[in-house]
Amino acid sequence: MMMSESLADRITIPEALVETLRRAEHVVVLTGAGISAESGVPTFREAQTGLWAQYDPAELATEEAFARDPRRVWEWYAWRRQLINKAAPNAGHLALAAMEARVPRFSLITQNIDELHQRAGCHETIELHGSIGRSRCVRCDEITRHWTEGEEAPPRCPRCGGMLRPDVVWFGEALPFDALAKAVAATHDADLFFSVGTSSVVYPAAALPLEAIEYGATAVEINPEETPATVMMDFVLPGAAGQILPRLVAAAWPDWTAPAG
Ligand code: BJW
Ligand code: ZN
Repeated sequence: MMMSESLADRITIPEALVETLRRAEHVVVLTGAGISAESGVPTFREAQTGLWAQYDPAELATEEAFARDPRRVWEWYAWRRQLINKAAPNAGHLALAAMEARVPRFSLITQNIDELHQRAGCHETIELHGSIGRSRCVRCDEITRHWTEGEEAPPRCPRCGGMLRPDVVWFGEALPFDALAKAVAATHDADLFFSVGTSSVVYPAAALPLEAIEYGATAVEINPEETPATVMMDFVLPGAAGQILPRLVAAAWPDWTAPAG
């Protein structure tokens, strides 16, 4: 959901939060689909449009769906990949990259598969749910970034001829071990934890804010809508990430100017 500028402008950035950010030793940010909404990438739980309007993403993002109809699932990802390739990082992604450059330690944990944080200049992005830019062979596990979209969908593995699938994490699948271990370690070490643009319903990512709080972090949510995590937050900024994050970073480091747009 997008907010009108006037509405987000009315949200005050608390001075106590700005101070906490300036003093933080380790800032950890968990992001979800909402941070990319202002780049034109549809969120996961918002109604789909066009060809895909009749399908529920939660039913397409499963191993069962792929086993039943690999072509349909592959084509859904091909459609989303096209949208993502046309998209550019927005002011929210750029403000987080600026934050990374200004705090002693910074960890960016994302559930997104769109690589927009990396394109915005974040260096240490922990991808919990994989990336749409990579495919993986279901037979030999070979990862590839280069394949040809042709008549055959899904395309075949360049190494063994097995079927390719997107290198993402579907419901019922384990998250990549290293990524999850790094995310949990960073969360336990955080003194300031942001949850940005996520509905906080998909586990294990949804457990991270609670873990952060249990280990002593100050917790902040940036989301125009309430989520199951809202009640546990120290600060709630109910607005669009692309408007709130640049204001927060500019308040903490006035030498930084938010990108125009
Ligand atoms: C804005 C905005 C703006 C809009 N600014 N904000 C414990 C309890 C209950 C269930 C489970 C549990 N543990 C595990 C489960 C099962 C399951 C689960 O969580 N189910 C729940 C739905 C109940 N989890 C799993 O299956 C996970 N696997 C697992 O736990 O494995 C265990 C295992 C161990 C060992 C062996 C085997 C198994 C895997 C979860 C994988 C999730 N995958 C997906 C698809 C990825 C690929 C793809 O994109 O296609 O990940 S599902 C989908 O949801 C995607 C997202 O990353 C994820 C989260 O969604 P997100 O990012 O929060 O998006 P939305 O759309 O939901 O919300 C957007 C938000 O933005 C909204 O709040 C808006 O208001 C806001 N917004 N505009 C700021 N401008
Ligand atoms: Zn293969």
